[in-house]
Order: sequence, then C-alpha cells, then structure tokens
Amino acid sequence: MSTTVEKTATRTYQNLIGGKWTDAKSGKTFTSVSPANHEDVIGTFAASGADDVDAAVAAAKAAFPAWSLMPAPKRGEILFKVARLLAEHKEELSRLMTREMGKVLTEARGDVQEAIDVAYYMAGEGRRLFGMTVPSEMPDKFAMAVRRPIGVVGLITPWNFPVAIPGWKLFPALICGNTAVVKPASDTPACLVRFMELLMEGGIPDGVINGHTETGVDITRRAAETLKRVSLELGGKNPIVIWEDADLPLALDSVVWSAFGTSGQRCTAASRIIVHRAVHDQFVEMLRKRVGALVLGDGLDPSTDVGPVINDVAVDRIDGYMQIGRGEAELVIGGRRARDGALAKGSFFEPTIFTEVKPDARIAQEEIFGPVTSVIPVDSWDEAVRIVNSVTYGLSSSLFTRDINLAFRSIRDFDTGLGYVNHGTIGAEAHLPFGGTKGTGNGHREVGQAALDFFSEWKSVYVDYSGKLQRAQIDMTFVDQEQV
Ligand code: UN1
Repeated sequence: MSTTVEKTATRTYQNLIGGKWTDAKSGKTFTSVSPANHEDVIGTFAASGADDVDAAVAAAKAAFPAWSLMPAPKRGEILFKVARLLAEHKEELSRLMTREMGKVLTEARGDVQEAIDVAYYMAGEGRRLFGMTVPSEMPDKFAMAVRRPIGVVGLITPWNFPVAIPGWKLFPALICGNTAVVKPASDTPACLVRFMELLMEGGIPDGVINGHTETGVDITRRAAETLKRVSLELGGKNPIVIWEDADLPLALDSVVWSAFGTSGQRCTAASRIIVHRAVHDQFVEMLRKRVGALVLGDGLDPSTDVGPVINDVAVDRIDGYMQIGRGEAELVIGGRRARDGALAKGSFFEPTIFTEVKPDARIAQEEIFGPVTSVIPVDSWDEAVRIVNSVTYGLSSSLFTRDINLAFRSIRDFDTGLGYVNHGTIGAEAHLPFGGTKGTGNGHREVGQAALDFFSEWKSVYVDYSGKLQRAQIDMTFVDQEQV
C-alpha cells in the first residue's frame, strides 16, 4: 500500500472550547508533519496560550454542575456510545495515528483498542463506582463513604500513545463526574482532535471536554503552589531477565517486540536485557540475527517492522547515546540514523544492540526512548535482582524462566509497578493499575480501579438517627476500658 494513497489534504485544526471549535486567541498556528516523511504535512493547529487555557477551564467549570449531577449510570451510557463510535472509527483513527506519530499500523490499532477497552470498562463503572458502608460504633447511626468528583481536571498527554493515553485519563475522570481540559503533545494533535470529535458525537455535552493544541505551563510547580493533586508517569529503564532455563525462542520474540515495538518509544520498552552467562552468547547471536532482519519503513506499509521515531530532535538525542554507548560497551548492530532511499525523508533510526554493558553505564541507566537496547550478562540470581533494581525508574520488569520459585521471587523482589513472567515488558492491560515505583512517578496509578481513586475524593458520611447527642469517642467506651 503506497503512502501517497493514504495522504489526505492538509487540514486546519482548532481548539475545542465549550463545544465550539475556535482559533487560538493570538491567531498563532503551528504545523505537524509525518515522522515517516517530513514533506507530508498533517495539518495546521491552533498554538494556544494562557488565555486560551483560561477560556477552556472556564468552559469546563461552567459544564461541571450539570455533568457531575447527571446520574453516573447515564454518564456510563454516553461512554458506551463513545466506545462503540471509537470501535466503528478504529481503522480511520489508526491510519491517522500511523501517519502522524509513525507507529506501524497494527500497533496503532492496538493503541485505539486500548482506548476502546477503557471506555467500556469505565462505562460499566457508571453502575458501580463503589463506595463503602461500615457499621457505626454508636447505636442508631449509619456510616458510609462515597466518591465525589474533584472538579475540572487538566490532562497533559504524550505523543507515544496519542489515543490510548487520553482515553486512560479522560474516561475515568468523566465517569467520576469531572469535566476536563486536555492538552495533546504538539507532535500528535490531529489524533486528539479526531478523538475529541468522536467523543462529542457520542454525546459528551458541550464544555465537559475541552482540548488544546499547545500550551507551555510548568504544571507541577503551579500545582504545588495551589495544593492541586498531580499524577505523573515519567518513564522507565525496563529490564527483561533471561534465566539459564528460559525458553529462548519465546524470550527472543518477546525481547524484539518489547525493545523495538513502537521503535522503542514506550515507557514500558525493554531497554535492558539481563542474560544469564550460560545462555548469553547463544541468545545474543539469536538476537543479532533477528534484529538484522527487521525492516524499517513507513508504518502504513504492511512489510514494515519498525517505523520512524517521533522527530529529528529524537534522532539527535538517540544518536548522542551512540557516542556514549561506543565508549562504554560493544555495539553489535545498528547505531546510526537510517537514510537509505525513502527513509532519508523521515526520522528513522536503526534498531541497535549493545552488549557487555556494565549495569552502571549511562546507556544502562538513562531512558533513551528509541530503538536501542543493552545486554547485560549476569552470573547469579542476587546479581540479577541487584541490577534490575539499580536504576532510578521502576515501571516494568520481566523474567523468563521455567523455575516457579524464581518467578515468585521476581514478583516479590523486582521493584517495579508492573511485573511479567514469561512475557516481555510491554502490553499492560486496561483494567489493572498502570504506573511505577521510584522516579517513574509520584505514587499514583492509572486505569483500573486505581484511576477512580485518583479522579475522585472520598466523603465519609454519618447519619445519626438516635435523636440524641452521641459524642463518638467520648461517649463510647469499650469493654476492655470498662474493666480497667
Ligand atoms: C506507555 O508507554 O506510556 O503496556 C504506555 C504497554 C501499553 C501502554 C504503554 N499498553 O506497553
């Protein structure tokens, strides 16, 4: 399939504020181009400033009372409709994503599917949103805790999952009764605009969701000043440990998928392959052969295995690590920007493997966010655990073994928020908590039930039907104290 056929006319995209599509107040715009071919301009977008953000927040605030008072099962019905619309438009959204972000089409479809899954899950939450009831310590008194929405939420979303991640954040926020202002990454604004159009078509009322195509605010600092809660997901340096008894062909498939899928641009990408010495040389040879056969190209071409990276700034950053890596380890394959034929028009980087990497080398410690992985040999289990935990991040980890005892030890001892056994580091599912330990975040988790906790406030409610003053801890003495 040729990419020329896929191209559509350049479009002008606006901000969505209070149900209306509007230009930035300044009238400024910016363009987004395809990372597979910089001549393919996706569109022109509103370059928003603080006053546009203020307008979006005001619209979201105005829409909050009605949305938060709508019964949650009704909000759920709207999300069901949104899920169905996203499913109907899955192919169209996926193709736009591949064109704008670069990931190969099969992965783009997975990205959209992840948003669909979250939409269905959160739609169902409309009839649950469980709180709790507990017995009161006093007679004739009822005690419960209920969830309340927070208000207007601001969502800043990355370019590597341009539909899945806005969905992860938006759907739990909406089902809890919040309204939202969403800012996409400036590398993938068209995906968010199309996503928002479908949400509006699904029946989300005007003002409940508002989208911006560019802002430049230091969110964390400002949030701290006003005591706003912030959930951060910041990255990973995810290890796959391959033990001496591992199923090596399975481990190979998983390493290639986890390290080079999405051109290594997943927070969950496997960037450290920790291999037992007994199988090290054999595994490295298998990996070199497989990686050498990977086809780079436009993600819309079905023969492509690995698409471009997001832009030339990323190419330069990854390239900078090649210098560092050559000084610290052995380069087995890759290591250069790819420029053959049509690749010269885009931002492509060769899938790269370093071996004999020391655990404290910079390429083994810093997140490169590209198609680069480091193989680290180990001799003992304790050493493997130490290396797994020797980085500042703690998002995902994986172990390949047939030893059930080691499998459970890895679950207990690998300090990460996601753990896999006999499966690579990527592919988290939408109904389990997603996030990591240490420098990966600030303790919160996305999706699953955990997302409801972030996007709602607990309110504990006491109803006293005794008809008299009961003074909790003051009037209530318990048996052991009566006996004293
Ligand atoms: C990310 O890279 O930030 O587990 C998200 C995975 C995907 C989500 C990754 N389901 O790889």
